[in-house]
Amino acid sequence: MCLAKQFWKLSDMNVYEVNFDGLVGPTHHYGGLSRGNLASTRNKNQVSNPRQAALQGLEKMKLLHSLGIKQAILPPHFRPSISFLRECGFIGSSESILRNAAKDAPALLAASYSSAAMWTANAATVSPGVDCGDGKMHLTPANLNSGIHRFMEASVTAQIFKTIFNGIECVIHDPLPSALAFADEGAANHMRLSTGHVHRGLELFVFGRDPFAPEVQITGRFPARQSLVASQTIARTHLLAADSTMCIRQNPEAIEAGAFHNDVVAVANENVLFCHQRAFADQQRTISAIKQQFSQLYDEPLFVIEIPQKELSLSEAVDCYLFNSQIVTLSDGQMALIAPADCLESAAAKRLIDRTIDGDNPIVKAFYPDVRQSMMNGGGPACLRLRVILSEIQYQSICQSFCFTNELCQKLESWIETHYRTELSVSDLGSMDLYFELTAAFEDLARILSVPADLFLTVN
Ligand code: SUG
Repeated sequence: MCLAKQFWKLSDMNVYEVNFDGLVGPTHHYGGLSRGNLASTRNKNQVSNPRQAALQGLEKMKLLHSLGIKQAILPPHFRPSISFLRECGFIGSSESILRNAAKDAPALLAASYSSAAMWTANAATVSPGVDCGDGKMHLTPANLNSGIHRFMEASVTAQIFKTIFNGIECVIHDPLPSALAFADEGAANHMRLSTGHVHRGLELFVFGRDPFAPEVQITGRFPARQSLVASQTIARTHLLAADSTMCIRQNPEAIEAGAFHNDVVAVANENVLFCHQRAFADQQRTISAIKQQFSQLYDEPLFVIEIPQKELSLSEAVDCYLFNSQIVTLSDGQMALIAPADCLESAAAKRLIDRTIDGDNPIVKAFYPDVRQSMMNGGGPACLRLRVILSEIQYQSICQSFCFTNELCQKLESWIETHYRTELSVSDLGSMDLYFELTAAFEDLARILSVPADLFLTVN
């Protein structure tokens, strides 16, 4: 039987892509911690505005919600991570740990305050049950072990998933082993093609390094973050079928140009692949292999919108984050591009978006949310969301307090207004006042989400 015809069981016929956006945390700051991420390096030590960052994120969620897209949130992780600073050798009370870290190791202090969990495209790789051999949804929290400020996200993310998905049958794996050979950055390097979210997908894993192939090593200025071994391991543990799984190599040139994740140069949704001409190694052959695999699985064409280097250089693509747009399917089956507002400032990007909308493909509209606070750390609209495909019954069974509603939005807005600073510099991070503010903020957030405060305060 053609895979496309393998439907979920009849009672589960309504299937949605739910976008779990990261709620930007109150410690959003510019620590310059991410090598290879040009925006992070460029904006090191700038003064951030956590309140604006969080409100910008909420505006994007509101936009998607108003388009009829199912929206949910993933909460920020409590910061600073005192346990991380203890692991780094600082001892004593929280106060003396923060004071001494500020004096002796400001970069470690900045890492302990990272709000990078907001980029939930890096939270996990998710395969819907229809793709998996046992029919259950599989989630693997990313170990994020390429960055000193991000590896600590994995255990908290796993706890949060267990809370949210407690009511549905799914498999939440442990993050992959912490060895660099298993470096995993989650869905930012994972795309899923299909002929509709209800059908089994063709899962594309995009890697930058291969610990067993000397020619696919870290040779350039910047680290390749995703390992082939990690991607293959996830495909195996998620019980994906061989004919619905492909591993594709990132173009090293793209990594050198600042595409530290594949989602900086490519995005897919159902039967659309939107990518830069230099996103993948050996691109022509890669694209024709994807097309061939797609046509073997389904009876429909794949729309590949490949933007040539001469129309938008890799470096312009990294500047405006055109390919970090979300592509979402609207209720009438047409698609919309949720592009960063920065694309409005690039004549080339704007022209390409207009052309795409007019072209022969399912994308018919574009929206331009302003997520500039996040962009200044290298995170566009697509970085801020984790896509989880759920049936109606599953959606009703997840922890509802994380689902986006107008009421939740209002509560979060006033929570942000109450607890978030409008200015935060790296030099503020040693202060005990900030620490107490954050504790109060997270206690309040736990009340809003109806979860025990321990979810945030003890796992740290
Ligand atoms: O891992 N930035 C993040 C941005 C992640 C974007 N995610 C996706 N492309 N899906 C990163 O590089 C900057 C933090 C700092 O420098 O303070 C940072 O971690």
